[in-house]
Amino acid sequence: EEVGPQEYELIKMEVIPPFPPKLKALEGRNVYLAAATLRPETLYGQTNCWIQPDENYGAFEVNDIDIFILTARSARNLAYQMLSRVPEKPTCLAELCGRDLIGLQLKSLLAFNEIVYVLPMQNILTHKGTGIVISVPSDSPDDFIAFQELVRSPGLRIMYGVKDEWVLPFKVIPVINVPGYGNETDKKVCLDLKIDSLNQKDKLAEAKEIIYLKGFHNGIMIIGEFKGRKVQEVKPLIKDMLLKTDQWLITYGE
Ligand code: A2H
Repeated sequence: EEVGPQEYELIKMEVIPPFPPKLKALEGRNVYLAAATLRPETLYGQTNCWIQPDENYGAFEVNDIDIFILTARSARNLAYQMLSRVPEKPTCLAELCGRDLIGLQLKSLLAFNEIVYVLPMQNILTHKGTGIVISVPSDSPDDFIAFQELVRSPGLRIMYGVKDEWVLPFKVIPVINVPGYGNETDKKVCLDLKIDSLNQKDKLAEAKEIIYLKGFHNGIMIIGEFKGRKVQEVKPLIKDMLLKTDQWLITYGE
């Protein structure tokens, strides 16, 4: 198998003021969390955003106005792809840790929820993408299991300072129907494979593979402006729409 550079879509999520003390210096600028995803067509079903609580992040200048919060490693990658105010040199305006981001309110362009919260997930890898992940519990088994864990465990919420109202009012939003699997493919696959914990990493990987193939090849959109159409057909249309609307989507290589 040939291993080439991985291509991701970068999705912006706008941080809604008032900013917490650690971000106060950035008020007045457009500040975004930037997530790497392979499935921009699932954005409608976003319930929250994941960060790794023990990871370091930074607020980096993309241009004179926009600031992206992501890992230093990904900021360096972006700087070599013309996504830095100073070419090839990331400029960090604030050093942050994952825990500083928990509870931030975000606006995401396509999300059915007007506001989503930043929440912690231990399985977020530090050396992949931007270290920021969009959570779509209807179509990603990792997201589904991690979201369930936070819903079910008050202890986990207390441990990370997560308020109930950042989690409990949010419901899984079906985005894609797969014939034979229903509207929540990952819930069915997690049940079929008996997955109920983030520790079952091999099974989660197997579930991801099944869901990705089924969703992409057989899936039909059941929400949003492309409702009723095939996922395969609308994926490029959604990418294009996000790109043209104030660059809410940017393609970049790893
Ligand atoms: B995907 P690949 Cl609905 N740590 O986005 C852990 N996971 C990360 C990550 C990181 N640092 N950065 C990106 N990812 C996730 C949506 C989605 C994703 C759906 C279904 C499947 C899916 C919503 N979460 O991924 O191994 C992101 O989650 C299945 C693998 O580099 C990104 O797309 O190919 C995906 O992993 C990239 O995974």
